[in-house]
Amino acid sequence: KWEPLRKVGIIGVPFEKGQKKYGVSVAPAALRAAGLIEKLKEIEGLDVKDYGDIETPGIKEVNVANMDHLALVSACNKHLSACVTQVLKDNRIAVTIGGDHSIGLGTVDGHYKVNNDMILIWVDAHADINTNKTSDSGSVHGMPVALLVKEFSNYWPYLPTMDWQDVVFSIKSLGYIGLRSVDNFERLAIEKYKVPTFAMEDVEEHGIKNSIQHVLQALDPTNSRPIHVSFDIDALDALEAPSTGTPVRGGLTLREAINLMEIVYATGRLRAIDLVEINPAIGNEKDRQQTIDAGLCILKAALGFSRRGTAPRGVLDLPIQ
Ligand code: 4U7
Ligand code: MN
Ligand code: MN
Ligand code: MN
Repeated sequence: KWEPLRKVGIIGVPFEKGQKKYGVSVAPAALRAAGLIEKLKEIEGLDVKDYGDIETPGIKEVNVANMDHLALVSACNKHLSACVTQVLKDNRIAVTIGGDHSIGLGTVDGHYKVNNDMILIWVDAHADINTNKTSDSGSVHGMPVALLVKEFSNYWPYLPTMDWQDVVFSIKSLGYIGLRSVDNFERLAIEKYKVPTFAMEDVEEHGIKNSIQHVLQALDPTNSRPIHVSFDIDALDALEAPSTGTPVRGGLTLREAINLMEIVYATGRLRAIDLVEINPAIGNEKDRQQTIDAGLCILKAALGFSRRGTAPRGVLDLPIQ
């Protein structure tokens, strides 16, 4: 009964205060300059609307231990959440271009408000489920999952500026693909809450196709729930996506990532996708192009581009001279 939704809305989020390096904030502009909108419009039958970029106004910072720029992260995500909700209410798939991964907070919050039965597939080298007590870095891009799930409410202090966020999403609706750099307490959380996880060694054993199918099956045995994919470009091997702030060797190939996305597309239930952590300021021109191009390939696969090609619609023969 599910058919892929053929309308999408693009939101750019030039935000980088969830981590320490300069450059993730220019990714939306770099992807646009590389033809993001035009390339998506070329996909057969896809209606693309550009909602533009989100502005985050300057704001007074608050002090929370080991949590950098919380007030800015909060302000950005509050606005982003409302935008994602709007795109979904316009009956479009919400495609959010980051920005660092702290923006997963806003995209999932905004999606959950429309589809409270959604499941979340976090494709990443990292689990991003640190609290300010367990994080080594104090960077919020390593914490969005922990902020999102209601099971973690006792692990957080009161967080000023975050009152807008109703924490209702359940960790039972979360699955991971691609992990290979997981901190000790993150591993404990994954085990304690039995989060369906296909880390790289599991992808190795089962292949990407079975890995994503197992995660989908574990979260939604009746194939009836809307899907949100939060894709961190560092899920890809550092050789395939070098321009990112926290690269890790030994990751997914672009072929695996494309295949994963094609499988998600084919469910017909994809309703939101985030593409985050591309940093065009890291590496040389070739690194930059390769990383941006990988991102475009991943989005295209998620939105119905076929590697087999598409014959012209309603035409039965080649043009006659
Ligand atoms: B990303 C890290 F300590 N776990 O919390 C942390 F290893 O959005 C990395 O996945 C977080 O890129 C990476 O800082 C966040 C670190
Ligand atoms: Mn991440
Ligand atoms: Mn990551
Ligand atoms: Mn990163």
